[in-house]
Amino acid sequence: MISELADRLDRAALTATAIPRLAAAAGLDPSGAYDVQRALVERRLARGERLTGVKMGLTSRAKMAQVGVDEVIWGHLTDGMRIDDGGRVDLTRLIHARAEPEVAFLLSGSGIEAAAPALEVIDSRFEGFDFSLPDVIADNTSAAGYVVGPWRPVPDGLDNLGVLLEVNGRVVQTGSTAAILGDPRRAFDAAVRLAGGRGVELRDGWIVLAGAATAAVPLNPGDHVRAVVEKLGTASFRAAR
Ligand code: OOG
Ligand code: MG
Repeated sequence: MISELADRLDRAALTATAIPRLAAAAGLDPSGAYDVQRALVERRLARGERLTGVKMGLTSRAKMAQVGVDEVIWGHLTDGMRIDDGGRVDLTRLIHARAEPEVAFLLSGSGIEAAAPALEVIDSRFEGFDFSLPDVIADNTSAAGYVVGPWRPVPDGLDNLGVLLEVNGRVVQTGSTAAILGDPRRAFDAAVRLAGGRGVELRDGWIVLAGAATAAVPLNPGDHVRAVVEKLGTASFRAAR
């Protein structure tokens, strides 16, 4: 059953076709849903992708409220999801993509080596971007793409830096890193703990996305999207037409 559910989600992503929610009918609890997520990520690895890190999800109230799920979750990142800073995202390969501003951490010696402004592209494989907690866990927490800006030493005051999300030069969301569990470093600790609890040890060179500080915004062809994090700088991409 795990493998059949992973196949359904994998096909949905590969064909950019939304599918109905599946967790309730399959009786999936969060633990079973993480088994599906693992099987789903294994399919990417079998196609030659490499793990590059983990992402935290629903670490802010704004995100919990937007999707109606109030539990911190985590997912896997691979090199197949990586987008160059200033690069392009092909929306024809996505279902109903959204962008959200994040903080990224670089892992070294099991600690935080550096921080960077980041953007995540999320794309729920479920119809209407509508899901339960086990659904979104099984769907690798809607992971679709990520952009990391320039790395810097962790600045003072990381627990309260201004965050902006801009689309085509207009500010569409504003927030603070304080929204991320009070301090994004807590999201890093949660990543170590939660992934470790599922047998995934974070490796040197991996990145951790701390979770969005604001709600996500839908992407349209041609959009130029930029995250600005005070003291960290910017990360951007363009949605190809
Ligand atoms: C789930 C993923 C949440 C975040 O940063 O909070 C997430 C979703 O919103 O579809 O990535
Ligand atoms: Mg995110």
